[in-house]
Amino acid sequence: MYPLHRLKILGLTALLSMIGLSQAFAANDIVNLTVGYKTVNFTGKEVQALAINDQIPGPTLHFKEGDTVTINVYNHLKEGTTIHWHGLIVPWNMDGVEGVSQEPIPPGGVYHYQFTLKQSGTYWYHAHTGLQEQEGMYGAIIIDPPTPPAYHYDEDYPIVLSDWSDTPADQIYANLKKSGDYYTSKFPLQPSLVQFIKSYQAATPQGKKEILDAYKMMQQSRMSVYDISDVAYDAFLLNGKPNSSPWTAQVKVGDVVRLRFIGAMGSTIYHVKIPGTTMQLVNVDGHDIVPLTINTFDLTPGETYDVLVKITQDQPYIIYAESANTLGAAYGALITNPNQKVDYATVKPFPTPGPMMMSMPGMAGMGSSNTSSNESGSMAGMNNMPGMSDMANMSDHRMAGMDMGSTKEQNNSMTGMDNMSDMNSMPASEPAETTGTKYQDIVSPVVTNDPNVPIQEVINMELSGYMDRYIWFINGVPEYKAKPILIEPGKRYRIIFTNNSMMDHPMHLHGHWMILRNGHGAYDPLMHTIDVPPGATVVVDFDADASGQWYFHCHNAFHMASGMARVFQYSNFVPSTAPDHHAMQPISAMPGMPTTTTSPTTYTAADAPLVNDPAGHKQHLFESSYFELGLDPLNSTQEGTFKSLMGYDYNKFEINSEDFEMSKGTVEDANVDLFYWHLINQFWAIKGGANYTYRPAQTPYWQPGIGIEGLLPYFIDTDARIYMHDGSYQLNLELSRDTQITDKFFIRTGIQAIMATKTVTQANIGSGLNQMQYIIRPYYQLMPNVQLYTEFNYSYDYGALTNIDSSEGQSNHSALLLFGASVLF
Ligand SMILES: [Cu+2]
Repeated sequence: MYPLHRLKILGLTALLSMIGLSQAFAANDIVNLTVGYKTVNFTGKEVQALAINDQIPGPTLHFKEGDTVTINVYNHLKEGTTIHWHGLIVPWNMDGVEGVSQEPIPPGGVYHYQFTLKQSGTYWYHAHTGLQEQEGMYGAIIIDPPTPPAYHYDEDYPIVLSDWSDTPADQIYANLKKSGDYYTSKFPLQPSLVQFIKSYQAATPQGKKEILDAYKMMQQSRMSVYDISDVAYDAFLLNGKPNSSPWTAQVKVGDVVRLRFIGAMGSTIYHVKIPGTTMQLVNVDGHDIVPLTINTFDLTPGETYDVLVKITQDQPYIIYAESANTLGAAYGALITNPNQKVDYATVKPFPTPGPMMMSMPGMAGMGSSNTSSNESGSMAGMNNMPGMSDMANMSDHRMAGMDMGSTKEQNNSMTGMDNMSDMNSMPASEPAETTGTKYQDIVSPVVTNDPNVPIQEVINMELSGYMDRYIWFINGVPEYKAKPILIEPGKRYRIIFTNNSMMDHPMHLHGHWMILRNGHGAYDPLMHTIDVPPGATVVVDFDADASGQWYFHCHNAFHMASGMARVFQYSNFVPSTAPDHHAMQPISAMPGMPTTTTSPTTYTAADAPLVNDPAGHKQHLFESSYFELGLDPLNSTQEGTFKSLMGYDYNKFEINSEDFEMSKGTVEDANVDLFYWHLINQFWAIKGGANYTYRPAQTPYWQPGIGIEGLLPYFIDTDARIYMHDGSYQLNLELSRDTQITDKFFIRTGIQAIMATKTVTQANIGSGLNQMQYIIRPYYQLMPNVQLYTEFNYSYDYGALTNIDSSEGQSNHSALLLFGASVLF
């Protein structure tokens, strides 16, 4: 223990830091963090953010290995909060995950996080309640080792990278729940036909084949080849600074500077470079590695990369972190004198990525080679794709020195795809090594593990997503539908990740080190966050050497919230029945009153709700509504559709009033489905309920209806419904497809067929084929949720319906030219 006067000084430091006078703590023992609201202006607009000690990032916590730290987190928000110590091995109930490690700290409350530091390196902390992290709750942790590292440096700076939206994170999430493609139209890279044709024309013969394969794969898999990100951010931050006022630090010529890059992004993947110098990568996820000389690296959410940079010239060194979707970049600079002018415009952007491809089963021959050496990074070939490095011929723009451009075949056993259980016994044929990641050459300089310990259980994790309703899965199941994965203490587990989505998933395990099996045996690196790129197979082992329960998830905040997560629960972890178990709950509702907490390292019990029903993210109710209205001035006709889905991900209430039509002031067509809607898998939902038909019937009526809707390969939207009225079954089948021509211009083509088993004259139903309708709709994406369209639709009546038409003096065909707008809200 430190003598009392030391504690007082530390208290003062903490206080200064709380009022924003001190950037960095030098404290060892007691840290006070206050979570509160803060008005920020990153984009020219003042909005509310969440801050720790009124700072974004929060204060850097600087400790020494072996220290016992108490971190008092005071909650000045109007909602609950928690803070997680990312990468630190702490007792389970100090880990700060709401719903898994603890109940939220109530407004006005404090939680006393206490643990002993058994590690050193670069880490960070962030909120682990809802999506609070995205709104500014994160900061760096630096833990000094007991003995200095093997490498030398003169200066040391955390570089906290993050991303910012003026839209509150919960609203971003609600927008993604309306459509996973909500923000897609804002991205510079669009999988349009024109873009494909252009890149096809510019490509080498081999590149041409790959581009055709990519287009075909996209159509068959129903996934975009530019699905790099889900959210269009408004600002990209380096140490909390937008690029209108970049972060700088002054260094001297001759210095070696340690930059500790921390991936505090909600969901952005950054490509990082420092033009004019190379970097020595010395530490990944807190652990020293055998140093690698690199020109660039990719940082995904949750990771930390420490690099050394030698300052050899009297000039600014620009730190450039470009968002992988090319939407923007974060900047900073090391300057060698205080008045140095930094011209950020001199930095060349990274080469534009080509279309993403992955070697999916049944699409053999893709992705295993690349003959293009196109330095300009046009879409010819596969180089310069984020994370796909072992498939690509690395140009020196990318991870030079870290990836060898090997042509190893991807092992894509779709293990777990049809398996609702996450746990499998160990089959002999499982892949034993990681392929297709950016980590292939990362080696620990010291022994990290005994590779001969037998693997007792294998957990297959197939990562995928359903963009339409924005649900992210592990083994086809979101967190809230899965049971905790039971972990037997003392066993060694293997996790085999496969990624069948088009996005990267940085997978983060709390409370344990993952041994990345990248072929170096006892020197395989230890990591807390491992990016699994599309098409990769990642093999990690971990030893069940903790207790309690732990969160495991994709560190993309929106993937995590929408299901790509699990709870790992030790099998000997049971609800406490002891009458005094509340003594182990270190929540106190009295701000400023630190309580003494027993050392929690041996906790095996907790409040029953936390143990019986742990959940990092519960499912929420969402609403997605769509309205369109088109006018045909020549025929004095208005036609529109209203469709709304309300409820939880799998079970919703659907209101669907499709193609209601008014002509010359008279309602010609109006009916509404009031359906229960149930998602059955990644692409399909079934539905059923009641339909109220007002027109064209002579007398309005109710009828029962059932249906199925979803997406066929080649992005064919499908909606089939069967209704029953007066002994006649009617089938209504609609197929449509949207083709993206340019960045914002699309063409929808559609066909609709109506048939019935029996004529019901008063209801305008004829036996046999009633009607065919053909639609062509060019439209322009004005805003993420607004489209302007013109639609030509032509319908033709057949058979018995034509008799009804003529008896009513109506024509048996109609043609409309509509001008309209649609909005998703
Ligand atoms: Cu993810």
